[in-house]
Amino acid sequence: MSPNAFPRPVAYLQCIETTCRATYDAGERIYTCERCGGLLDVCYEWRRAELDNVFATFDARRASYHPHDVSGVWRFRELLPFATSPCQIVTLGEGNTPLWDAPRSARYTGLKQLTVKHQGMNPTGSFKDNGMTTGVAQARRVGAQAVACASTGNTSASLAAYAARAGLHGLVFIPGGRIAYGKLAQSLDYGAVTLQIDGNFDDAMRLVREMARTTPLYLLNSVNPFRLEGQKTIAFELLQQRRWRVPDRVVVPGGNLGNVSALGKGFKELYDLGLITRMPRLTVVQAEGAAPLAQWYAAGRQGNGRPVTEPKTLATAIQIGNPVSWWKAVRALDWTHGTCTIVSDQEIADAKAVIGRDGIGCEPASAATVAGLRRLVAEGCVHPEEDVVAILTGNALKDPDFTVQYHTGQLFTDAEREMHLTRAEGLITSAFANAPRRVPPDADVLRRVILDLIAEPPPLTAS
Ligand code: AN7
Repeated sequence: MSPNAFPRPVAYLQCIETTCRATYDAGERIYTCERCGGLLDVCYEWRRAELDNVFATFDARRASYHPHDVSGVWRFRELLPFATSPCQIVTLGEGNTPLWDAPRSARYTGLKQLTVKHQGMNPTGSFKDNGMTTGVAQARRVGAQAVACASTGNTSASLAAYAARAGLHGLVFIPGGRIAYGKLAQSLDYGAVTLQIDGNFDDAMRLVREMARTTPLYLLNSVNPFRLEGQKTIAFELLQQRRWRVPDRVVVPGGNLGNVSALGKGFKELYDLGLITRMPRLTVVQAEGAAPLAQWYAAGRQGNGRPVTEPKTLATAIQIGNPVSWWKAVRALDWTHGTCTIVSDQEIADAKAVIGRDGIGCEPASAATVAGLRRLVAEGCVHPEEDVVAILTGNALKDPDFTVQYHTGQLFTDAEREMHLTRAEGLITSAFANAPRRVPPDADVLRRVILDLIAEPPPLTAS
């Protein structure tokens, strides 16, 4: 096989519901099971013998300049063999995100050591790019002219960029006034038609799904299983960066629950193919005001779980009350003996500042990972010596308002409240505040300030 040839085992779609298991052609333009409404997986009839040395193939590609090898998604194409032709691929060199040691954050959580994989270093600043490149490949395969999503911000930024690169119409449905400014700016700049819905994310989601049924729009939310095929490569890349050593635990924030579902599928496929011998425990962290999955677990998984009707968190990326990938997430946690937990906005805000002090930084939703780990270590659910990877899902530049408000002591749990209640109410405590200092334009004063400052020892690597 030539190095850039695309392998083609049989790919098909299958309903995840054990009582249904209906299958469909991988070229069909459907998002959920036509028979029972269940979620769909992209499945493959693997030719196992051809995968014997696949890790070596992936490693060798790191020396290549071919765009499909440079991509941190398509580099792993033997494990996502659904694309019918390489010319359908639109890549911005997504993936290739760094794995960093985070000593201050480790100390803060109570872990001996902590590694973060920063998906915010993707081309549009979030993990969504991993899934958008595969989603857009499938959009081209089915002949779509226009692609759409509902979004809390990052999916819309990613869709807007990839649609522009692919020459497709991009339409994004966003909850009005509830997405971070950096994300809105991206969607506008990449030329997507941006529809602000007067409602929350779950309303926007419901509407875009209806539009995808009744108009030619091709849906690129993570209910589309081809999105998750790209996101599962986050698992592959993090293993590759660790020389294929499996960590004890991988932690992600949970919103629509697509990411944990994708990671679960990625690790499970490697395990079932015998390419790895154990799986990391997946751990989902949800924000207190938008934690339907974690609440359902805490209540002993009674019934089918209830959506949160008015989800509320300052981590707007995960302000989602009715997660679409619920049953895939439950499956992923079952496969990996995983767990989920809840953190408050206060805990998210402090954890974010600590990640910043590691010289890493991230957007609020991503900091839920470190906040969650801190809780789980304190509760004795995570051992301090565990080998843990936290997935930081979005870039620090996505939500500068949150960051500046935190560091200047002006971050409120509810932005609207600020106007009509006393100032102390709903105020986040900024334990790690680093406000700008006002100084006069006077060299003598400055000199004194500077000399005082550097008389102190520099901050330790992990204090
Ligand atoms: C930074 O963009 O749902 O559990 O519409 O942007 O896979 O949904 C974003 C989600 C975590 C949650 N961190 O991931 C959207 C959207 C960041 C995010 C999540 C999101 P999922």
